[in-house]
This record gives sequence, structure tokens and C-alpha cells, in this order.
Amino acid sequence: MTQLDTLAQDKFNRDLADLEQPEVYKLLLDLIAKKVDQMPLFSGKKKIYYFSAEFLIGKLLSNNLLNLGIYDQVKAELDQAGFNIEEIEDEENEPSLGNGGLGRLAACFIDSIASLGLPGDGVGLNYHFGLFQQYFEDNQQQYRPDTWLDQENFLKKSDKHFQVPFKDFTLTSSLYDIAVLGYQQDKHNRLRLFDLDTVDSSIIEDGSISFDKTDIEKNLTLFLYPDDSDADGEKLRIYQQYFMVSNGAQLLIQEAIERGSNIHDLADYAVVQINDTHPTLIIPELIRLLTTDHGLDFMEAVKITSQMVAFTNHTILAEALETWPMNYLESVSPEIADIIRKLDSIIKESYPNQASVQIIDENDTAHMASIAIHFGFSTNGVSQLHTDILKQSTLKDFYELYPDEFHGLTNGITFRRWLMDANPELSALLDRVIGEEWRQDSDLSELMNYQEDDQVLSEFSQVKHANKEALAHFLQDHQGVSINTDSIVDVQVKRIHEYKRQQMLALYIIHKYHDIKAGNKPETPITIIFGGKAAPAYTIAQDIIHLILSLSELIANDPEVSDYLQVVFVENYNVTAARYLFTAADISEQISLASKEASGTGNMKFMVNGAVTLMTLDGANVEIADRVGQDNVYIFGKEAQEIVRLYDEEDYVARDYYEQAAIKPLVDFIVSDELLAIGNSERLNRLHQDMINKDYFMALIDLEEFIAIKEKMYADYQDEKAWRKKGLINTAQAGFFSSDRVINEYNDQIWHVQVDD
Ligand code: Z15
Repeated sequence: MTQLDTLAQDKFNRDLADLEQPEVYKLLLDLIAKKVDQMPLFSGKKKIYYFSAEFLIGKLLSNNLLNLGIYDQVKAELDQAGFNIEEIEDEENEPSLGNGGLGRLAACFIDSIASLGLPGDGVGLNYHFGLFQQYFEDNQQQYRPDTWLDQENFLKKSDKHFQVPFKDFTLTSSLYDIAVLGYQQDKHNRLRLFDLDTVDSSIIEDGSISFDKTDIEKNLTLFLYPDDSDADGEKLRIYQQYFMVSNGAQLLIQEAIERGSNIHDLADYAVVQINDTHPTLIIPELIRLLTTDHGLDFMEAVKITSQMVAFTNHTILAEALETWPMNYLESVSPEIADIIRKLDSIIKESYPNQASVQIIDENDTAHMASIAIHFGFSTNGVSQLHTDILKQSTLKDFYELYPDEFHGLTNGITFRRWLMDANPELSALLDRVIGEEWRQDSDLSELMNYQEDDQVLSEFSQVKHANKEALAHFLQDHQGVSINTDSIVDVQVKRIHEYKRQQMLALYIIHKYHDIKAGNKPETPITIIFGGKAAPAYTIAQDIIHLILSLSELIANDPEVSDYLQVVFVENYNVTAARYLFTAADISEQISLASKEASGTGNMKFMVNGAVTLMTLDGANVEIADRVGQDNVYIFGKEAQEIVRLYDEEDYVARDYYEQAAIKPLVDFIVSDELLAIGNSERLNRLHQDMINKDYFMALIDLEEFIAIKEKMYADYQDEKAWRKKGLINTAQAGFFSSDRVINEYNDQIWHVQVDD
């Protein structure tokens, strides 16, 4: 009998082979839970608390089996009983507790913290419906709540509860834990997710994601990023943020006391990393708890807090640097608002003549990043370029005050999920060619010795082809679309935002469509794939989705073109879908307007899986290009300095570009008879007008270069061996982008926590 046979008898009193798939899933949950129960927690005097509004952890079943080191064995036992482990994983709902790069980074980081043997937990909220599920109707994005909790899962309810005092009521929390298993570790950490027993999903209006935003006791943890386009929505976000940090702060103080802290030395016991500004209220909350509950005087509480909290900035976009009107904060928690006013006075006293570094501005609005920078001990950017822009421009005046507190830590990704789990075929090839050491140290550079090896290159190609087949199956099952697995797979997947310039790729598609109709047929067919959600309140982003879906339909129905060009928009892009896309791609689209993408992490996932990047010199793209060299990436477009200058001097006029002979017909095709026959006139006209009169993120500035370089890339693909060599070099150079490297840097430069071994 195998271990699963025995478990099947114990749990269901039946043979493994006689179980239904959902039962096998539950069996595997039990198996993992049993293993976890035998594993102690990582411990040590000082512990990391990674606070984040998002944790985009993805499905956990196979990742946990992999980290436990029992994946192959369980797979074999299941095979023997007639089950396919991937089909079993279909039973698991993906926890949708994040939105994009920031949330996925948090997931990679907690994986690496555990894999490196550091004591450190993630702290966040247990959103009942996470981010909305996206589907398409009439070529438009539609919304559905994601009922991911409807099923047995990896959440374990603890017996911990805390009181969170709001202005008009006090709420009692419940804490749920998800075990975070490091790679081949015999101890573990946890993701701590706070919730509220009174949350009531029946307040959601039928078939939508709308609800009464003022009914806090019922709605607090329903959704991640509820619509904040009105005052009630903004206040709800403050309620969520305060609930998260108050619980987390109480938890960390309680745990520190249990480990021996006398409160005065709290900073020796806990370090708090805040992921963007969303958890910034932990600063006034720690001060509140240290003064009110633990009797410290105000200035001592401020000092201790300032030694504990470190801030990561993830964007220079003003819209994402949170500011809250003081009267909103007062309506949520007068005590917190009062502490913020005191902190503001300290800054106004110290720097009376510097408006740019104030906490509360002349409109009585609090700037969260200012609180975090003044009253934390570390501020970091997420790529070299992003950190330079923070120092030289966005946060220049803060950098001058605290030059030693600024760090640059280029993001990374966990290879456990994005290579071992996502791409077992490539992983096996790597094992055969360079040995298995990379699974421990993320070093793939030995592969450089095989860049001229025909055998290895051809196996590399075969793996890519197998992954295209897997992607084709996924798209068929997922949304009934079939793709040509012999085509060039060209992918842009990420949140839909103008700065990421999906609209520029749409304009390229218009160009290519006409080019093919004019008789210039590509030697190898091309499949361009998009995936990503647009925020519900972001109209232009939805218009861009609509344009792409309308183009997709137009092309699919045009027999002159459809054999050569296909456009697919993956519905409800998430971590599960991402796996198929990163591993099957030939071309990785990283085409943001230079200076605007702080780092990007999808770029790294494509790279490690052997795709070739088409890039602007933005975020971590710069560092990818540095590592693989100019021959193995395709670079185009204006550079960050120039773009920053254009914004400073308000020197970009979209219409000047629009009027150019090569560009005008492409933009005008958005409102052509052909497209209007398929699409929605309001959406297409609005987008058309926006591109001509505004184009805030300058899609037109790089368009001509973009078209030229895409043509070059497709032409270069024809030399298959040369192309795969580029891909192989990309994989070989990806080691730097392991999140293990990043976490070691955070620990050396910021956290200073002891490894528990
Ligand atoms: C988000 O996903 C990112 C930044 C934000 O300020 C918010 Cl609110 C969400 C992304 C950046 O856009 C991306 O460039 C970066 O790689 C990622 O955070 C992780 O640092």
C-alpha cells in the first residue's frame, strides 16, 4: 500500500482508485496538513512581518508538494491509481488575493523567506471574493465575484482574535493562517490573514460586485480594492487598511512579548516591511498601541516605531501614491488621525519651509509615503532605474534628508513556482545538462557553455513546442479558442494600464493586419496573446480591452489574414493561466513607457523560461539587457531621462505624432467602418479621441520604432537555431532574478534577521 492508499482507507474507508477527483484533492490537503503539523515554525529573536494588502499566492497544491519534496512520489502514486495530478489541481480554486505585480511579489517573497530559513510571516486580509473574476461579453470586460472560499482549502482558522477600535464601533477579528513551506525545509512560516466573522456576502447585489459600501461590519473583507471612485469607497479602503494593520500590530507585539520583549526593546524582536503605502497606518497604530496599551511616552513610541518599519515604493505614478483627507481618517479613527497630526507637527517644526516633505498638505490631506519615509528607517525602490528616479526626482527632497536610508533592491521571482512547478520539462532538461544544483542556488549560468550545442538547443526547442501544446489545451478548455502551435507565440500579460501600452501593441496589430491584406504574408504565422484585468473605474483601460477584442474578432473572421495572424485575449488572467503563457512564449512584450514601470516581474518569468524580450529601457528590463547583452534582447523607444523631461516640460503633443503619415491611418482605423461594425461606438470613439488629444502615456511616441523592431524580431525568428540560442542565453542569465537573491539583500541591508537552522 502507498501512503495515499492508506490515507484513502483512513479518511473515506475506500480504495484510492475508487475515489472521485474532488475526494483525492481533499486527501492531498490532508496529507499536506499532516506534514505541516509535524513541522515546527521557524523561530529566532527577531522576526520579519511582511505587510501587504495583496498576496497573489496562486494555487498551492503542487507548489506545496514540490516544496515538501514529495511531488514526484505523490504523482507516481496517483498515476498508479489512475489519476493525473494536474487534473486534481483543477479542483483547487486559485486564491485571488491580489491584483498584479505587487501582490505576486509578496507571494514570491514569503516563499523565499521560508526557503532561506528566515523566521518571517506575511500579514494581510482574507478577502472573501478577492479581486473580481473577469469575463467577456460583447467584446467587453464584465465582472463576477470570485467565490474562491466555497471549497476546502489551505486556510486554517486560528483561535486568535483582536479588538480593532473604530470611531463608531469596535470590531473583533479572526485570524486565518496559511502555512508557507520553504523549499525542502523542515520548519515553516505562515501567511496571516485577518477576517471578521460578521462579514456577510448576501449584501452583494445579484450577479454583480456592488454592495453597500457603508455597512462596514458586513463588507470589510469582502473585496480587494473595492471601487474607490467615491468618498464611501475611499473610506472603506481606510477601514480595510486600518483593520489590517491594527490586527497585525497587535499580533506582532503579542508574539514579541511571548519571545521575551520588554516593549522598550521591541525593535530587536520585530521588523515590519510595508509593501507600498497601503499598510502605512501601521506607524500611527504602533505608536497608539505602545502609548495607550503599553504605557510608553509618545516620543519613545515614535522612536521605537521608527526603528521597526521599512517601506518599499513600487511606483512613481502619482495616482498610486496614496493620500487621504484628514476628515476621512478622523471618521474612521480619531486617535489615528490625532497621532498623524502630531507626527505632522514634528515634521513642520523640523522642516518648516519644505512643502514637498510635509505629511499633511495645505488641503488637509495626509500623504502616506511621507509618513512612511519620515517615520520608518528604510525606503527602497524595486529596480536600479526606479531607485535612481526616486532619488533624483520623485522623492528627491526626502533622499536629501535621509541619504543613508535609501536602498535599491531589484525585484525577483521564485524559481520554485515559475520554473520548477510551471515548467517541469525545462527543469528536467536543466537537470540533465547542468545538474540539479540550480534548484538550491538559482544559478543557471553553466548553461552558457551549451549555447552552441545543437543537441541542447534542439531539446530547448522541443520543450518550447510542448509548452505551446499545453497552452493550446489550456486555451481550448478555458475559453474554446484554438491556436496554431507552430506559430510564433508573442505575449503581453499584465494589468491593463495605459503606461504599459497594450494600446501600442493594438496599433501594431492594425498595421500587421493591413500589411497581410496587402499581400505581405508572414513566413511563420503569428499568435499575439493578451491577458490582464482593467480596474472597474478605469474607463480607458476597458476601452483598450474592447479595441483588442474587436480586432481579434475582425481578424478571426477575415480568411485573408486569419491563417497568418491570430489575436487572443485570455479571459480572467491569473496565476494559473500565467504558467501556460510564460512557458510557451517566444516573445515577451515589455513595452511600458520608459520610467513608468518600476520593475516588472513578468519580464523575469518569461526570461527564465527562455522567451526573448522586446523591451523599452524601463524598470528591471534594463538589468535583463545588461545581463544577456544587446544580441539577446530587442530594445526600442525613448529612454527614461527623455520621458521624465517631456513630462517636466509638458513637451509631448500627441497630435504631432498622429499627423504623421505612417501613424494616422493606424489610429483612425480604431473608428473605421470595419471596426465600428463589430465594436461599441462610444468606447472606440472615446479611445480614438484620447489617443489624438491626450495620449498621456505616449503610445504614439515610440510607435514607429516599435513596428520596425517587431518586424525585425519576426524575421529573426526564421533562423530557428539562432533564435533558440537567444532564448537559452536568457534562461542562463536569469539567476540574478531569483527572489532568493532579493531576500538575502533585504536581510543584509534592512532586516538583519538570523537564519534559523
Ligand atoms: C503594483 O502591482 C505595482 C505597483 C503599485 O504601486 C501597485 Cl498599487 C501595484 C507593481 C509595479 O507596477 C511593478 O513595476 C513592480 O514590478 C511590482 O509592483 C512589484 O514591485
